[in-house]
Amino acid sequence: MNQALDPALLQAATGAAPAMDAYWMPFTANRQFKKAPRLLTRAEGMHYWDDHGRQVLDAVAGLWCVNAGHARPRIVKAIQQQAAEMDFAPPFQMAHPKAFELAERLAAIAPAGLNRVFFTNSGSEAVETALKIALAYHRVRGEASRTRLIGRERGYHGVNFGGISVGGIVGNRKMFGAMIAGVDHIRHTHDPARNAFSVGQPLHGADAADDLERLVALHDASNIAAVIVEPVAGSTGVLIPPQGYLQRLREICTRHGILLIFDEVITGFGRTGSPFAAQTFGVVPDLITCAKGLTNGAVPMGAVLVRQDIHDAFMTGPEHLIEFAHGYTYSAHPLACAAGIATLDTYAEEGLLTRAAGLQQGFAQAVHSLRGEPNVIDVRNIGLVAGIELAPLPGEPARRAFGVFLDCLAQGVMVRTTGDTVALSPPLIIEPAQITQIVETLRGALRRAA
Ligand code: PXG
Ligand code: PLP
Repeated sequence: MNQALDPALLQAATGAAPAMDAYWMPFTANRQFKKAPRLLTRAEGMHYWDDHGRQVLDAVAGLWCVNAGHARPRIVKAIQQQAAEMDFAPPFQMAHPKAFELAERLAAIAPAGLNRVFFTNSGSEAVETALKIALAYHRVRGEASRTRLIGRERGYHGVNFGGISVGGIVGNRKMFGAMIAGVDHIRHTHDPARNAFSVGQPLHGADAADDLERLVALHDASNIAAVIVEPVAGSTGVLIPPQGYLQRLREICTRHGILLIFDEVITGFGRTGSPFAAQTFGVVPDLITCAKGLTNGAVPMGAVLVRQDIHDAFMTGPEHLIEFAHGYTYSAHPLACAAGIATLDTYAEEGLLTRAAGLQQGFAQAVHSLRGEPNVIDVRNIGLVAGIELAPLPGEPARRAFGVFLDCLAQGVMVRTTGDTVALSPPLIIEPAQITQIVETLRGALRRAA
């Protein structure tokens, strides 16, 4: 082909928008997007810049992942150096030093006892891995009848088959026919009639945990492997656990020998004011899934943090045999490990894993000042995460919130919406004036939308 006529080259030369047909965008209204694209081209600290050079304040840490803010020099340098030094090392029957270093560093900030780490490339893969560890753990201990997995209504555990099976978001499930067999769901904790506008953990609803007893009575505990919940449900609209709820779930699991998995893909790495939400709420699960903030979003990576004795239960047969037939080509990828170590260094140097604890009172005050604005039916918050729920437009769920998102973006603030809830989860480096900017921009958009 005559290079001068190659459309891609032509676009590059003229600076026109790229051709958009080939890219099938994830979780996006593709046709609507491509008619009016929203392109980001640069990021630093608390901000993005779009393809017109406009600065946009990032109120959602990218997608709940850039907890230390964008383009942090230490992380950038670590990735650049690693790419030049060693691009890839096979993770099966071979390893590289940074994989061990990152695992040790994670164990050091995890709740006591969760000191074994399995690496994946995403939160979805961390979930699949945790479910498989739970099933295999019972089997290696001679309790092979424990095969049932229990999730929760409104739960989000990524998009792979295990995750959508234990997940509880109908839109993510209904298109795909068979889920994995032997899954049940306990009820969600969302109770706006009693808990609307709660500051921090709502008062009512610890008894929702008792729903697990119903499933134990139905199946018998000897058939149940694990329960997976998000300590704070993020994707489904920021649902904060009622006071005493996670404690009660922990008690019931312990009583029946059921493993408790906390999916901390969003809550991990400082979002709630501690390294993990398990520490914020004082409840220690048996396994934790995490991703996102693990590398500050800079290189894809997920991990499962595992109680030592669960790991040790696998370390029994002949030493030359593989103990757990599971792993990904890119488990503990060198670039991800380098980014992860530099990320934990950045968090430690700047106290970011606990910074939300100090900011949360001011943040709570700011977001709750939106109570009384048009169509605001609930405000929920913990640490540096908040959900502002709007009354849906009649017959058009999610549309009002999406309009607010577009308006905020036009005013230079990127929020996120899920259903009719506006979610805020800014980088943990945020300054109080920027909290004000986010909330006042949102206030303006809510008033214009009325
Ligand atoms: N578990 C939880 C609790 C999550 O929040 C995943 C698993 C999956 O992680 P990966 O890395 O496979 O995407 C997540 C991801 C939203 C939104 O609605 C949230 C997530 C992903 C996409 C959109 O804000 N969380
Ligand atoms: N599909 C095929 C044909 C493969 O060979 C592999 C890995 O070798 C996979 C899928 C899984 O890929 P990954 O290890 O990146 O998850």
